[in-house]
Amino acid sequence: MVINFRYDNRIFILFFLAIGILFSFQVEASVREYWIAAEKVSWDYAPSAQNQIVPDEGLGVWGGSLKYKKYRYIGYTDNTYAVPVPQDDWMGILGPQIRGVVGDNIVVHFLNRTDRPLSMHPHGVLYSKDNEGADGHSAGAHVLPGESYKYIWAVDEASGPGPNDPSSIVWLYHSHVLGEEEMNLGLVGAIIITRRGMESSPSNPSPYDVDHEFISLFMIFNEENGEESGLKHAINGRIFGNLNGYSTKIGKRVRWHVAALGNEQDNHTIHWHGQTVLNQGHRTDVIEVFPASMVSVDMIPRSPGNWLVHCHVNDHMLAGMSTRWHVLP
Ligand SMILES: [Cu+2]
Repeated sequence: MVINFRYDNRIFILFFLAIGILFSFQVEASVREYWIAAEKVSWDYAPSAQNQIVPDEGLGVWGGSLKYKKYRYIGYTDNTYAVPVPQDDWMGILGPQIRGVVGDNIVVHFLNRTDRPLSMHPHGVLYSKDNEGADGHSAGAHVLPGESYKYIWAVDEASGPGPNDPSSIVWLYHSHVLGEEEMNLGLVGAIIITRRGMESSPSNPSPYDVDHEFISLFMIFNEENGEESGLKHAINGRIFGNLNGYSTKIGKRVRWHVAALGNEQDNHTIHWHGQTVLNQGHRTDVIEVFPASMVSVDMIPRSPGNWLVHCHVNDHMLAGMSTRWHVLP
């Protein structure tokens, strides 16, 4: 048998090219899998029981009662729902971060460990009616107590950053059986989508052009049927500087994913002391958010200090909608 080495070499090169292309497609399109349970917890809006911003002023009427029964989304490492995924302090009451890169699929195994029907409704990502987690009678729209549901969400081009967006953007997710009630219960979290090609590695969907990504949800929780003492003007579920852990360093590339939820009072103007941010090419140090607004802005801290970040609406400032972010030298 006569062997044509040149021909065989070409075949081999083509074969390995094909394998390489197939492999690269596999790497790009990952399935990001999450195990998330809804649970009843005791939540403390101010674990220090102190006004950490202006200690002498105390907690005012909002300090009368600080602990309430809340519902939260808790992330777990696998389908045993036994080992919680650790969360940074600054995440507060938020559910686990759900992350993906454009081209991925997100699979959420949701387990309802509470006493009422709940769901997970995502903003932004692509879903079928069965995976909407809202508005209907499919299993995904109201997961009964003790039951679970597998949501499949596609991260298509239209889920990802637009032409004027930074390399990652934020979407909210929340329960949506009786939506307004369940957000107020604490059932809310964030989805962060990274532009394709900007992910840190195949296993780490965070963008490589950012050092720290923070999420801040500005929301007034209503604990006492509208009584002022029960209106907790919270950042990620904490008031009066009790949200800890927003910590970075001079020169780091920091992205803030800011969102709001609530009612007509939840019009918040987020102001950072000590630093400006870039919002789609516009320089500012105040960002406006309305209920269910989601904005991602960038900064490179240039001044060390323990700076305030707070809502600039006077009533909200007085009610404790502020905390500190730390810039180390
Ligand atoms: Cu406000």
